[in-house]
Amino acid sequence: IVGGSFTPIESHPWVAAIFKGKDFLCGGSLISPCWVVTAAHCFSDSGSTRRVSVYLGKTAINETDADNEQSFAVEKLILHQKYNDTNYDNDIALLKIKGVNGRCAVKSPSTQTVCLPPLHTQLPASFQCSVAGFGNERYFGSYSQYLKQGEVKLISQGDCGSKLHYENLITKNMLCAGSPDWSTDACKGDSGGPLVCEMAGRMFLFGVVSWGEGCARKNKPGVYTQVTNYNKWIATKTGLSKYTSG
Ligand code: 4AZ
Repeated sequence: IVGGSFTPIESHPWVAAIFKGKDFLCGGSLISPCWVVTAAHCFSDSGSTRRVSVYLGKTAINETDADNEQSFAVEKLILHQKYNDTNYDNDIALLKIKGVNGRCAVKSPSTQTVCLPPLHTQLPASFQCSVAGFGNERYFGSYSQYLKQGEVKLISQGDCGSKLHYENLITKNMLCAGSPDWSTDACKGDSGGPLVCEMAGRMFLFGVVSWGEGCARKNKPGVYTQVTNYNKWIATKTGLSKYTSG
């Protein structure tokens, strides 16, 4: 995250840190005890889950907090069947984490699920949401050791696909958000992580960090996968009811 602020995992307890071996790979969001939503492009080099592990309850990527963190191997990776590696359309994937006797994530102050937005929910432009992750603090920088969050405002699809921003690169499966002064944005390493928006006192997962031209660049907002287009896909692939949130 460029700009924004450091935040304890308890403020974003659905944040998953995905590693490949010892290397931090991507962010993710816990949507039910055994399922994490992330970006397909995090796995598009191999589509393999070899040596992939998922950590929940983690505030620092290079430190172990044994009292709060839970780690899991991956039982199943489901990349969206229409994920397009060229334009990042349908940049969404599901990870089923490997539990013991059907028990995966255990709920705690540092580990909670995030709600999926109700079908067809559309938030207005300028609605304020929050993006979180361990990604770069500058485009030519390195991953943040500690979890950060940043406040960004939604930009309408029409506006985002206009000449001022990304011309014709925005599909109906993408959502744009940026800060009005372009100081705050997701960056490398935040991919797969959550864009959450508060409705009626609850946080809902509206976006998955996907791409952008640079980070915190003027007129180049962060681009997110539009989660409300995937309620049915998520329900079908996970077997969770699409009406279950939280
Ligand atoms: C990346 O390379 C990346 N500013 C993620 C998000 C953004 C840019 C790049 C958005 O993973």
